[in-house]
Amino acid sequence: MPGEPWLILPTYNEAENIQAIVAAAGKVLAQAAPEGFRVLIVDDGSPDGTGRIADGLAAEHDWVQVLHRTEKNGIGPAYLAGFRHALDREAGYVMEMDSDFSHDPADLVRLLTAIEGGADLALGSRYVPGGGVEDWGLLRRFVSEGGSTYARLMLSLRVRDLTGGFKCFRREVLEAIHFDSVRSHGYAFQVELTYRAVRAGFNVVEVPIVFRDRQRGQSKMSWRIAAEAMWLVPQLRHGRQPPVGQPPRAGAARVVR
Ligand SMILES: Nc1nc2c(ncn2[C@@H]2O[C@H](COP(=O)(O)OP(=O)(O)OP(=O)(O)O)[C@@H](O)[C@H]2O)c(=O)[nH]1
Ligand SMILES: [Mg+2]
Repeated sequence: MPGEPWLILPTYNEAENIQAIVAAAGKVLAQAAPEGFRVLIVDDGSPDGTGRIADGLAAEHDWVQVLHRTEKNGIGPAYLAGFRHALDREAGYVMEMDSDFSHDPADLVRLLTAIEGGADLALGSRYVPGGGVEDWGLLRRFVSEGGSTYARLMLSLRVRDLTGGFKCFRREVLEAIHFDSVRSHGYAFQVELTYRAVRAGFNVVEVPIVFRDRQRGQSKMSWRIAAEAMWLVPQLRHGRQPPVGQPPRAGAARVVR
């Protein structure tokens, strides 16, 4: 592998989950990338002490690092800070995963396999055959699936799950995106990054995953985050231009099992 894989774990009040998610991810990555990997926790000053627990994990394991940010500013800026940190340290691949066990750490292997199979960006996808959602009520399901459909139609993409946050980027994909011009904070952030990758001509592949509702801790999903996505998605299309890479191949996307 050219460069180590880095897993970025954004946290805000995940004291009940952080220890277990780091242990589970570490176990999976030690097998998948025996030559080395890193886990970077990006904590936005969680009042529940997640940052302190994260520091303890970093002291315990040389593959864990922590980025402390003072302000809770949404998942988008937290991820961008994590990406910058990982790219500056020669990451070959950068992965995103929620820290609440909604994403199964075992699926990291399948994302990495998709990259090894030629994907530039592998997306954990709930809305392709074999993927799905457990424990969600009708409203939550409607908001999420409706949001993905809305973004897909607005942006003329073929990607089925645009709002998911379980991803693996080849470093070149992140290098092609000008972080300073990324404006989204919540779900729109996931849409924006995938849209830019497709527009820059990268090979985006969907890998089916089953998403579980968080078992511990509180959701940070809010109507404000959903509204931001409704409002920002059309602007991604009509407003700013995506970064210049190879000629755009609008809508390119593939599903792997
Ligand atoms: N650093 C940082 N992490 C955040 C922020 N908001 C959410 N997160 C983390 O991002 C991940 C996804 O957030 P969730 O709270 O699960 O939000 P969600 O997935 O939209 O909602 P639920 O699944 O219903 O809980 C979790 O690991 C959160 O702790 C933030 O502002 N800053
Ligand atoms: Mg969650």
